Amino acid sequence: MAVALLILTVAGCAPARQTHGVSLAPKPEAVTASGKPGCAQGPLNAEEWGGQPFRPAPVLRSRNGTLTSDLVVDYHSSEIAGCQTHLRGYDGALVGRTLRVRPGETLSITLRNQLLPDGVPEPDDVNTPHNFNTTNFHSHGLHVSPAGNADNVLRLMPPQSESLVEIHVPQDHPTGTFWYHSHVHGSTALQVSSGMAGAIIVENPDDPRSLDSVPEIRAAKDQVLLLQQISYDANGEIENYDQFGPGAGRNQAACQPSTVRLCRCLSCTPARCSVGA
Ligand SMILES: [Cu+2]
Repeated sequence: MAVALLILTVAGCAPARQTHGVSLAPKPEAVTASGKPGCAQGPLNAEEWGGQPFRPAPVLRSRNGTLTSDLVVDYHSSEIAGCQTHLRGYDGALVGRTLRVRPGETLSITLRNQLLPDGVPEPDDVNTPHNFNTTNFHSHGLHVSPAGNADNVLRLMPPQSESLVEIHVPQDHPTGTFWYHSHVHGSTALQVSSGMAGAIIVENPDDPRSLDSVPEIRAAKDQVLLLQQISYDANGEIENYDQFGPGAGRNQAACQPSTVRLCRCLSCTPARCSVGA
């Protein structure tokens, strides 16, 4: 039993710039040699930062066949092992909320991108990192439509915009553990490395083919364990692709040997995407 991710949310963003009457995202300050206290690269002291109780992400469930929710994208301030970070995220947290639906139901997500325009022009080479404040919504692993306003990774949800995402999960969709994340070309790694990911659980305890229908599993505590590798610089920020470092985020929990638990483990990092239960 252990958890080593300390999340302390505080309010506040740096003031926006003004250019020709348009608010732009504040320019990141240059990384200083010293940076913010606690943000320097180095080994974590597990004795100091470990041993904290497991804190699952908040859970959203469907009602009458639809899971309806807002999803706010903005900067937030969170503490990771003594470093006060300033990162893009979902709903002011380092981990997105867990979405639970059944086959045949629909995810109806209103994504509110509250980030400000970054004022950076589109690069000539589309593979040059860009679109840092533009986002979208991808349901990783679901067998669903990639078109229109469904699981469409080609959609762009620019700063200060509101977009409806409607993803219908087919009636014959297998149950299991999946995840969602931003997937805009040019900024996916930067945003996912900032923690823009969450779990999607497709469940159906009434389906005898599903693991959920096993009596012991049905009665077990269902624990979602989402592993992230949060990247940030010596100032607790990430504003370009040169700043990817080892990160300092960790989230661990162990099942008690004397109890039956369904542990859903998701590794949500740009480097590797895997799911196990
Ligand atoms: Cu993905």
